[in-house]
Amino acid sequence: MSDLSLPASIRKEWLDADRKLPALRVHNPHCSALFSLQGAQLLSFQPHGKAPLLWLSDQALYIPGKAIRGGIPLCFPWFGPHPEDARKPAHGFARQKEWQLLEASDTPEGSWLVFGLSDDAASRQLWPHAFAATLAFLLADTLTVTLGVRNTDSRDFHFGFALHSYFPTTDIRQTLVDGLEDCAFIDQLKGDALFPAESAAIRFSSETDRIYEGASGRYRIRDEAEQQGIVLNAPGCHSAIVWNPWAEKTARLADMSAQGWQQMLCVECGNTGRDGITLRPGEKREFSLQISDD
Ligand code: TA6
Repeated sequence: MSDLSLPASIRKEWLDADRKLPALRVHNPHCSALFSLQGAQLLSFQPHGKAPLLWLSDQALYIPGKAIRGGIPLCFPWFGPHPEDARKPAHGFARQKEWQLLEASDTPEGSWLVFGLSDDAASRQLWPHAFAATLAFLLADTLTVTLGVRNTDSRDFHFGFALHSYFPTTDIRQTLVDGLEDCAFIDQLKGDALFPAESAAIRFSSETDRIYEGASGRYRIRDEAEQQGIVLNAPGCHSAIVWNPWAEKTARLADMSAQGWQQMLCVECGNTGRDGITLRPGEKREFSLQISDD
């Protein structure tokens, strides 16, 4: 971990007994949070006096190089299986690599942290492009995360990404997602077939794994059992992936408890497939997501 001096709201920790996975614990007047430097992955976020806004598996595995099941892992520079080479890591390599803490400060709104990741020999083996990525977080009464990607190469490159956010819910069978009623979707469980818009909130009664493209970026997760909700606002993200593994797939996941699927769902904001991004040399784009309770 860099030797950047940390503000009062942030202290260093470790996620594992072997001290191979450095972490940052944040506690400020607005909220508490925990980061893994691997993946610059926010693992937990809870505004004071309110329910947590992110879900983290109680069976999460903290193994260097393995994505941690929960919070907001970043899928970059591709989403899902690699389009040409299944041997390459699903969801890209960004969530498996240790990012550097570039900035950390306390502001009147909350704690501000910026992490950075650039290409190296290993990444260029997987994706032959020079890039500089940042993940910036403002931890206040709400959470704002901003992905920045700059093309530092000498030729264009194309990438996809998703902020693969895990959210808590009381009971997935009493949970709805608003905001995608008018959007067609690819069902990853049915041979990536394209299905028409359903003109209704998304409900869950079995394993669900859908990619919505051309989406608005404004969604609301409704926990009807607790009459509470989580609002997502990601105007520059035109893809949304909605996932719940349900019981059978969960049983095959070593980092989830057998019943864990009942209290979680993923609504992932990004730009994948037809919404993918091409950057010219020197060009930089930023994509923000705000998460708040409603
Ligand atoms: O979020 C959708 C998805 O692509 C699912 O198909 C499932 O694989 C999930 O991501 C989790 O992937 P991971 O590699 O983190 O286990």
